[in-house]
Amino acid sequence: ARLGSELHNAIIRHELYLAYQPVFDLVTGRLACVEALVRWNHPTRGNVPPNDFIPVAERSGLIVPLGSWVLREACTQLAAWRAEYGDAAIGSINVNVAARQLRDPGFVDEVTAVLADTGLVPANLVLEVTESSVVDGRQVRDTLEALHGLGVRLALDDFGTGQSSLSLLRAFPVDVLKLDKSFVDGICDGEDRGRLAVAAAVSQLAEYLDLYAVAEGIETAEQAERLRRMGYRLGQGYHLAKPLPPGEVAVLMTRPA
Ligand code: G
Ligand code: G
Ligand code: MN
Ligand code: NA
Repeated sequence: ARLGSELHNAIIRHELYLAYQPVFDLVTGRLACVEALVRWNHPTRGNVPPNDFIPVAERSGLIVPLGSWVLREACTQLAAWRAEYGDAAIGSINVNVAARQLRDPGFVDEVTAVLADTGLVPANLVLEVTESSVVDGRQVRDTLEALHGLGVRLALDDFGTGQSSLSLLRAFPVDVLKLDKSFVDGICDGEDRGRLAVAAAVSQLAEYLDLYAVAEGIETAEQAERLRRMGYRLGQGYHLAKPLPPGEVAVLMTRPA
């Protein structure tokens, strides 16, 4: 309860900020996009990990204003990078969206307004949702269809860990599959054919359905190489880059000649 009321103040007092984890093209090595990850610099507790405060925010409903702040801040940052380094320097930004936000009847209008205010086009925005949050009835489904209709792209985060992955792909307008880190952890383990099989199957699924596949949580060069050979064009993880402040992401962007 304490953390909840402090989080309410955190939004007002500007204690939140975003880190940006680069996603790279595993073939060319170029920066493809970034995922925005919220951080809380608490005045006395120091940095509170998102795994501690996001669940609190979800239970209290504070995730709605918090998520609104994240969306606007992330889009503002992407627009600033593109203005400074050119549109080719970075194509899109990934923003995590909680179930509660998708249920908010104003969400589509909010996304539309943020895109208009920041001058981005819908294709610059990728919303990361989990399998469990999309299976939530007619209203959420209509919201996802409306966002997709605008041209905003949808990514299924933690893919492979949910309940109904395959039927979901036919029922919802999905554009990107993010293979969960747990499968990446298993691919170089000779003993663990199960996780290797899931990683390979997700890559194939993406290819046949014409979706992007992103491998998450890559921690070694060996994993990156195996995933690339498995057909993963895009990868994310500490081996490639940690979540970074905006200035360090800018260093990764090549200035057009
Ligand atoms: O950033 P990692 O650094 O520790 O994030 C931990 C968890 O918090 C992940 O599951 C991640 O998806 C989630 N998370 C990080 N930033 C956001 C955010 O802005 N909104 C939501 N809903 N979840 C987030
Ligand atoms: O649930 P989601 O996929 O949004 O969570 C992203 C989380 O994964 C963030 O907490 C981010 O800091 C973390 N993360 C990103 N790359 C790695 C990695 O290579 N290893 C580990 N352990 N965590 C990672
Ligand atoms: Mn994510
Ligand atoms: Na994930």
